[in-house]
Amino acid sequence: MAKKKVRTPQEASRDPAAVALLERALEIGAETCFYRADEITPCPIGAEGLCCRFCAMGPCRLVGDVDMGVCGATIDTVVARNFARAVAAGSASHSDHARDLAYTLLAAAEGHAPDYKIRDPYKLFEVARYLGVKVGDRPINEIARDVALAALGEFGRVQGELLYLKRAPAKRQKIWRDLGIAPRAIDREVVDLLHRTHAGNDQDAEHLLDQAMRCALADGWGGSMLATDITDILFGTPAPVRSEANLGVLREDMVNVIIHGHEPTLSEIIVAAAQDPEIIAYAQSKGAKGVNLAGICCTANEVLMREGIPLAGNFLQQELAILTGAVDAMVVDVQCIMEGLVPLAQRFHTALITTSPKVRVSGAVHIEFDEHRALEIAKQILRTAIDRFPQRSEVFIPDIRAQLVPGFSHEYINYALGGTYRGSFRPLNDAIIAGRIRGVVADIGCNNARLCHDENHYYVVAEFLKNDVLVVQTGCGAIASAKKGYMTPEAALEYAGPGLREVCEAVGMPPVLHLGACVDNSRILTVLSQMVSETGLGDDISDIPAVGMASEWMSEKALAIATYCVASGAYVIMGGVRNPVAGSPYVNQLITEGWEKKVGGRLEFLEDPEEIVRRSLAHIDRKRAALGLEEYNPAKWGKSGDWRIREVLELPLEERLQAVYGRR
Ligand code: SF4
Ligand code: MSK
Repeated sequence: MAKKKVRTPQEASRDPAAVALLERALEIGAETCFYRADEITPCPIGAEGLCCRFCAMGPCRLVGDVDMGVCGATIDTVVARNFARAVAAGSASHSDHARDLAYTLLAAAEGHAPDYKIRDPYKLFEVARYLGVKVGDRPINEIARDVALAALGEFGRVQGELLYLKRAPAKRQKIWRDLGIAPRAIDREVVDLLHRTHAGNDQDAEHLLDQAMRCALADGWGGSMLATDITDILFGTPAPVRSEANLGVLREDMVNVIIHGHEPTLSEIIVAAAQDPEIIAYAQSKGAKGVNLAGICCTANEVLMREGIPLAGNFLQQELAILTGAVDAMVVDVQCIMEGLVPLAQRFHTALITTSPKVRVSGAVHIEFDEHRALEIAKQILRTAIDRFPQRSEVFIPDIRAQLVPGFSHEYINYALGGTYRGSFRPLNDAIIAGRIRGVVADIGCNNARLCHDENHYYVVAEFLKNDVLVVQTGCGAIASAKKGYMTPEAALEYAGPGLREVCEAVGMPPVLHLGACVDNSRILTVLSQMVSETGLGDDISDIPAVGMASEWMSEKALAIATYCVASGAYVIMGGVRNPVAGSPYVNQLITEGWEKKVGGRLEFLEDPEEIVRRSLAHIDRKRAALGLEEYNPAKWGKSGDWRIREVLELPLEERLQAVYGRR
């Protein structure tokens, strides 16, 4: 049999640090997900949603002449069911993460988790208001306990609908209620969708997809939003910090510990433990200068946003980090952890440490996390890492890293634009209305080993910046931009179009804003809702000239996010890989035109990044026209501020005098 074509490192990634490590993998004969993606041909039937394995009469593959499963399920039903199941899994993941945080808040408030405290009482009061918890002059811990209990109540709410729905614009809430998709309780919507997709239940594609929207909304305006809020309460609401990104943040002279996954509860305590004199002394006793922490995936984003802990890389760099030979421990919690880490960790000296009661990986060391003994466990983990340091052999750390300024919570954006006493989104709305900012794009989500790593993220972000589109990011997309150098205020001078550049110069913000982890896409919903309430950009999220996308998506969570954004009124594009509902033109039509008619947002799957950019800009311009805004005209902007100074400074002396004084 002919050998499959394996991509060269340069074809597999656009990130030079990743390329260097892929070259090393080739040299030493180590396997990574990049190689496996080339070796394993994706199943074309499953890729289009046409394989059903929901009962033991199947699996039924609906291809060729077969247009019905053994039970009579049609192609439309099977495709819609597969999509809906993925949305249920994605919603469950985010929301269960929120539940664990709520339990940590409860334990902290009741005094059972002494290593945690309420770092942002103002956020606590705000969340209390949304959840109907009395503030008054009650002690903080009492309020925190009631907030935790109210949050936990949202998972199994017996009657009514999720309390956070009232944070959406009034018109949006009415759309949900009129359609019967306002979520009732978080767990209920996930269970309802799993129930419906069991063999022999809901067999109407449109009806299934309506529940997929309801379930996803329970994630976006429920689980994810609670996760963001409780994380802010416990660990602080993010504000800008300086940090660095890429594998070059690893240190040859220190014990390197990578924190990977999604939950900040343990990693925040590891950050504190790494600074403990006792731990530093222990590291020094083994010949290291101390402990260097760096993150991968969304745990990385959580501790970056609040503590400035550097980013080692995104999803596709987890194996590559181990290939440096410099990672003494990789500490994982939940989600996006590749099992392929085990053979690599065993080949080097790395301790792969699982910590969640929900996640064990055969071959990894398990040190179970318990928030009641958080600091003690964090120190045990760090000692395990330190013990591996003397076992290092050859180390190869590419000297590649970029500066970034992350930390853009919606609260900080509000403050940055308006100031302490008049914080508001008015300047952002005004910039869009005037046309300095053409629109807003959220490029979020993962990497996918079937694509060239980071290529789509780099391309779409560069194009949007050139076109005066403000970019906001979370997840692994944000990490890509951080590595590329798009997340410093100075990047506006380099990459932004003239209008966007003026706004960034005035506010001192990067042209690409890092909003946090995957659950923090809820911040994007909050920003959009606040833009609506600020007036001038319509009366619903669907009126705003904005587009959401995951240009290298891979996770079921990304489908849940996409679905709640669409159900909230956004146009969403999933990029790179094949359309998972392509097997049913009817289902595809339901999530595009069908959802546009119902909820004002639409979901498209596009493989070509140029097409993603074209359609996004066309959508933004259509929305601008519908609002009666002036046509986008970059020629009006850009002859001001730092840009002009830089231009003038580059002129020969004579011309400089002419420019400054108007004479020679
Ligand atoms: Fe086949 Fe129907 Fe069973 Fe699915 S539920 S595997 S289509 S028989
Ligand atoms: S970690 S879900 S690969 S963004 Fe949130 Fe990155 Fe996607 Fe995992």
